[in-house]
This record gives sequence, structure tokens and C-alpha cells, in this order.
Amino acid sequence: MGEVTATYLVGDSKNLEKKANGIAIGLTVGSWTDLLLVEQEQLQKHKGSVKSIEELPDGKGKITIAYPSANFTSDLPAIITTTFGKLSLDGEIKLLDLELSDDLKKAFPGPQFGVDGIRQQINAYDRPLLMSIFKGVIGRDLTYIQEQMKAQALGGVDVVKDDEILFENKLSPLVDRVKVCKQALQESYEETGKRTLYAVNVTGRTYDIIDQARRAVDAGAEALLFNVFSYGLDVLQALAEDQEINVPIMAHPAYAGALISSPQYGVAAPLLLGKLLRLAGADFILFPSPYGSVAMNKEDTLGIKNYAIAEDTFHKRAFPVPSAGIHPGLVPQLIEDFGVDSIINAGGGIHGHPGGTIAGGQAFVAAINGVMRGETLEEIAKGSEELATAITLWGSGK
Ligand code: 1AE
Repeated sequence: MGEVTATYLVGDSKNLEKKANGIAIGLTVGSWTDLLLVEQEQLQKHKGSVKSIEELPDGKGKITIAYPSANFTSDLPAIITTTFGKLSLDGEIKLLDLELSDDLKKAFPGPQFGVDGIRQQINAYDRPLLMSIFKGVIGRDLTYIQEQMKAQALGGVDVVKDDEILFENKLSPLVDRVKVCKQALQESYEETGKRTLYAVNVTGRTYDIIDQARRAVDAGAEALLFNVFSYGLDVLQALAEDQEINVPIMAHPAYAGALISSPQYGVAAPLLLGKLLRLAGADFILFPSPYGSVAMNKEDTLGIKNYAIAEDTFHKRAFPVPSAGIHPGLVPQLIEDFGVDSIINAGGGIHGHPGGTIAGGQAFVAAINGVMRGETLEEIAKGSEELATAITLWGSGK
């Protein structure tokens, strides 16, 4: 029989065994009050079981509980409600991990394209990809957006994403935005021979999201950006499973901070942003890097990366995308920490280059290629004026 095994950090290791048993029974067949013995016997296959209990040196405790899949349907709303629904409100407790048995894992789509599929689309192998972000486009028209798209592509970036705060609007409606961006990318391709992917932000009410995404794909969108935590993991899964939405999906971490930031409460970042996003179908997983403007602790970011790219029988690997406040001086550190199968993502670090957006992209391209050749940033900068300028402005290293 299948099961989900949940590991929790509890704030106080006193009476740990009693607490663990209370959770295992309370979230499955029991209640805070005793049920009749005869009913309990009928419900044996539904009973949760305590797998391990550990008292930690800091006075906290770690407990692992298995929940039989006979209790829920094979979807994340049911699994999350079972393992950390009411329990998330019950004092100092944090959900550290969820382990799904194979029969349950198989019910989830995982990334439809993944690292290898995206590399094929872009024709870029053996190096981290470079992504840039539209900036300053709220209140701007399609002409401005088309120009900014072309500049990003000419700078050599592999993927361009919408800013997550660009919603449906009269000046640059989604369908028109896709069309002008495709035009800009075609022009850039004719000049450079390089392909660039554009991820358009699908937004609006939850019940309209699938239609909105289908409209984007009909208009020629080649990737989607999705603010998954404002909607829910199950909505991401619905997008990934839709036969008409046959493009990679980029999961943005907006709002995730409300769930992951506390050391005592909520959900561990690697579980939410790494394991669950990949399970639900994200091809790209964005998260704050450990050293940019919005920094996350390094252990968590490495945990997200590991869950995104670990080999798995059922699911393709997702691209980890450490982001926020990234500039070219961070490229060696990013590659050291996140590896070749990652994406270097910058908004301000590209558009804020003193030479403009094209030069901003070129500075990153020089840094990535140079690091892959084994050169130091200083050596690379001798052959790249754009990189030298970026390092003068933002420095090198963390
Ligand atoms: C964690 C996501 C980062 C993001 O979406 C974004 O817009 C970053 O912008 P910059 O690179 O910090 O300017």
C-alpha cells in the first residue's frame, strides 16, 4: 500500500513520543477524544504510524510519520491537507520533508521539458544558461517592450522572462506582447543566428488561467511564467498537464516567503521550492540566491537545487534559477555553487549596465564563457570591456 512520509521539526522535544502518536492518530483515524475500540479496529489500514522520533541537541525534536494513501486522493491539495493542514496551525511545528511512495509519485507530471528539453530548444549545452528579466515596463507600450526584448536577445541571453509584476493591461496585452516579442526575437535571430526563449506571465483569476495560458500558446508563446504560490501548486500541475499548453513553465517564488521564512513554522524551502514545484511540473524553478539583493540561506538554496536536478525514475530534471540582485561579478560563485545545469538570471544586473541592455547581456555572456574555459573574472575582463565595466560598478565575488 502506498503512503506519504512526512518529517517535522517540533519546537519542544518534551513528550515527543506522545506528540508523534497524537499526530499519527489525530490526522488519520482518531480525534482528540477516544473513539470506540470497535471502530478503531475497522480502520487499521487508515491509521498513521510513527516511523522515527529524534531529540535534537538544541531541545527541539524531529519526528517522521507515515500516512496511508488509502486516506487521500493522489493530488497535492489532499496530501498537503493530510500531512500539514490543521497541524500547520498547531504551535511550533515546521514541515521539513515529504516522501511519496512510487505509486503516488507516478500520479504527478513533473517537468514536461526539463533541463534537457530546454537545452534542445535553445541549442545550448555544457554551460549554464543566461536569463534576463524585463524591467521598467509597467506603463510602457508595445513598442518599448519590443525594443527591450530585442536588446536583451542581441545581448546574447538564452531566456527572457516577464517581470512577475506585469499583469494583463491595456498598453501591453498578453497576446500582443507575445506577438511583438516574437517579432523582436526573429529579427535578433536573423542578425545573430541565436535563439532566445520568451516566458510570458500568465495572470488573472484562477478559473481563467488555463484559458489565458492557451491563448498565450495560440499566439505563439514558447514558455510561460507563473506566480505559482499566489495560485497554488495544483494550478501549476493543471497547466503542466494540459495537452494544449505544450511549452515549458517557469515557476516564480513570489509569496513563497510567507510560507518558508520562519525557522519554526511553515514549510522547508527545499521541499516547497525544490521537490514540490518539480513534482507539480515546473521546468524552471526561480528562488533567491544566497548572495543577491534578496538573499536566502545557502543551505536552503542548495537544497532546492538538489531536489530540482536529482536523477529520478519518474520525473525530468528542472532547471534551478538562483535569482535577485545578480550581476556579472557573481558568475564564478553561481557556477561553483549551482553547477552547469543552472540558469543565471538578472534584471537590474543587465539593464543597469552603464553601456545599456545589450552590453549588460554581453558582460554576462563573457563571464559565463570565460568561467567555463577555466579563466578568472579578472582574466576574462581583460578581453571584455563590458565585463570590466560591470565589475567596476558592482564588484566581483559575493
Ligand atoms: C527571485 C526572483 C527574482 C526576480 O524575479 C527578479 O525580478 C529579479 O530582479 P533583479 O535581477 O533583482 O533586478
